[in-house]
Amino acid sequence: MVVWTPEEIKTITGIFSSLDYEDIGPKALCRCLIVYPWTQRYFGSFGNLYNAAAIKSNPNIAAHGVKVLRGLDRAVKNMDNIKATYAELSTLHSEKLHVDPDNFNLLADCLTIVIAAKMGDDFTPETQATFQKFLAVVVNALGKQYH
Ligand code: HNI
Repeated sequence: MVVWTPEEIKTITGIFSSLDYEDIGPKALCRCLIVYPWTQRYFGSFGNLYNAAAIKSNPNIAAHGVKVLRGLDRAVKNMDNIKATYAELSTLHSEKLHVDPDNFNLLADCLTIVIAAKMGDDFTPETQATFQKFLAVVVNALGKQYH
């Protein structure tokens, strides 16, 4: 069972309350698809992913980036119960989408980089430590239904 300090909860809710989902979500997903091109295989029906420019201007990818952040929002609102909150989403990624769970970490890292770039000096080591903890719990929960 994950324990959160009041300070950690404040940090996570603070980050998400100031996030522009329409900006950060697409940037994080695009970065993942460009830096780790094998992750593109799951988005075969999303249209043109031919190169970085195509990925960055693909509206289906942008929309999906926003959707992923909305998915994370559910974890923020249920920080004491992320595992249960994500049970269904984990089953979807495992049994229907067949997404290799290693990829969750890659997207999480891309999200960290995009948020760090956005927050600048405000993304202190302490903030990063809390954010990494949050993402580690999310990645773990998303991987729970794999067997
Ligand atoms: Ni993911 C669908 C959340 C990582 C590939 N994904 C979703 C949906 C949410 C979501 C929410 C929509 C579910 C629904 O329609 O009911 N995905 C998340 C979160 C993470 C994540 C919170 C990690 C932080 N997904 C990944 C990764 C990949 C991925 C790393 C592949 C590399 N996801 C998909 C695909 C779909 C998807 C593919 C279905 C897209 C579609 O619309 O066809």
